[in-house]
Amino acid sequence: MTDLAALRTQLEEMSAGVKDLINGAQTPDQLEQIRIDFLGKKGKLSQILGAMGKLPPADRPVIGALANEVKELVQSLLEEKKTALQQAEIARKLAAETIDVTMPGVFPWRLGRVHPITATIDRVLDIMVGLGYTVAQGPEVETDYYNFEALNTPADHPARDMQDTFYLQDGLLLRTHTSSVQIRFMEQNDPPIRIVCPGRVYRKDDVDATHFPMFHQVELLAVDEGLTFGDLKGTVRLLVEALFGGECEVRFRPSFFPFTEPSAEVDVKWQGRWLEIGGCGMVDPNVFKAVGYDPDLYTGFAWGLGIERLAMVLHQIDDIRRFFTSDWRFLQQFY
Ligand code: 2NL
Repeated sequence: MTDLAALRTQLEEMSAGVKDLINGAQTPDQLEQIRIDFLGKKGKLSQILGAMGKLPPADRPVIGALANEVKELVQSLLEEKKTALQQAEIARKLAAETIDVTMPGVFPWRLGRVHPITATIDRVLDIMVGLGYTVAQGPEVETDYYNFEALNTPADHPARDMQDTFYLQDGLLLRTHTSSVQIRFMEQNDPPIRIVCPGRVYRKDDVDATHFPMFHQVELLAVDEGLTFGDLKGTVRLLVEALFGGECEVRFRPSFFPFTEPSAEVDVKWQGRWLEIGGCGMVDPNVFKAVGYDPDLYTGFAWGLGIERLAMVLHQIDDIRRFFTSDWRFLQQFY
């Protein structure tokens, strides 16, 4: 026989029991199971409500109201716990997925190296910047004017031959030296100037151990009133001794370039041998005329260093092609 008191007791016990169950739930799945057990169609609450039909009609609303209270309580407890579980899950993920950017990488890592050509250029630039020179750069695709015409190189000069220069469309070419950068700089700046111009240059050479159709140059240019060949020699000696370390024998051999007069090749005696490391000279007055400098007022000197050649001498490298084949075993030996 069902009576009011018995149903009330059942509801109160159920309500007490479900609180502990919800509190103890560890996952959203467990919570859902609790919801089905208590509030589902065949759940405990439905069973109690089913038994309500056997009560006297006057008692039914009492139990109905109580059952509703229990139902709402269970629903809100489930909701609360669900939110708590979700937040705990987010916190757990955040803790587990934290990336410690200060952690060391997996050993053995392979460190990149500075390419020996870049490193050699940087050494020359550092020394010259220390002497007060400014680094200037310019385009590798040039016009005939900046590469030849302004550099006192007449149209019938062998350097202009199709055999020697990479000509492009529309009268453009790949620069054969970085002197073109110096012409551009002089057009834009008044003396005194002291600049150092590093970069790639291109010549149509057949590839062998000492020739490559692309290589690197660093050129120096100083223009001022009263500069002499003595200033050029002093600057060359300073750079050479900084590069090779300690006192060096330096030799100037007469030579010819269209853009300098007089011109010389620079040789350095190193480990008992004379090594040629670039050409130099006093800037030809015609070059000054081309950029609008007064050749009666200004003199200047220039020096063009071949970087591959210099790096080969400094590191005893036997073949220029080694610089450009990206062989890790070769590259890892430097810097
Ligand atoms: C070499 C020879 C040289 C220059 C470059 C130069 C630039 C201007 C005016 C005059 Cl704007 N001269 N540059 C002068 C002499 C030689 O390079 O054997 N380079 C690897």
